[in-house]
Amino acid sequence: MNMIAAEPFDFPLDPACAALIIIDMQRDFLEPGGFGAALGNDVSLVQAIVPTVRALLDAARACGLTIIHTRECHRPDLSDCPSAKRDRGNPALRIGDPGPMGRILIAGEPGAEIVPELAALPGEHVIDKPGKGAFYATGLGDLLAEGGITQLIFAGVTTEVCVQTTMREANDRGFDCLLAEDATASYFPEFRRATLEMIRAQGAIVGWTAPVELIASALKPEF
Ligand code: TIU
Repeated sequence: MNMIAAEPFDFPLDPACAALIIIDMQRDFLEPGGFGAALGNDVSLVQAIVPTVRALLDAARACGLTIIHTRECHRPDLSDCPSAKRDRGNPALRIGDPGPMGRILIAGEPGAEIVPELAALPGEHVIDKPGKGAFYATGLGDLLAEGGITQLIFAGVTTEVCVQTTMREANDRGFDCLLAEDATASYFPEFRRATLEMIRAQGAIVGWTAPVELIASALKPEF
């Protein structure tokens, strides 16, 4: 057990029972021409965290932690994409439309891949999810139960959408959740800030937050 000086109070990390879960660091959210850009967003804001996420990933790999990557994407026939999701708003490109990185948010297309700097290594888990939360309609819950995982360290995008949704799903399932403050980003910096605050408010009502440097120190391979 190693204490991390997290907010709103210390997080007792047990690497044997912990997993790193990196949410949706995909080309469709980080690169021009993808889903995030089609919604009218400035992708440079989320691209900026790639080195910090990589530092956390390197520390988790060195420590032998269970590592899970998620990808928000749909089947090519869109059978797992509710029309309410596809039709929402007025994006330049809808889910399933052909774009510069293949069909938008479709499994197997270049845009749905994780950016090369953060690509999964053999032995790491990749969960494709049709929703914003990573537990909905996936095998994530079973995977964590089989691995004896009780603590989740979160990174990825976007803070207030898929990261927060998955943290809330995990919190309701009894996991202790720690969000890496500088390894998560939003297209709206004020939403990121507000999400960090609401997660750790009311005595860690959803979970804890801490910077990557402190989490990485607690993941040193002396365990
Ligand atoms: N991964 C994720 O957060 N999906 C989104 O659609 N996020 C937005 O902020 N749009």
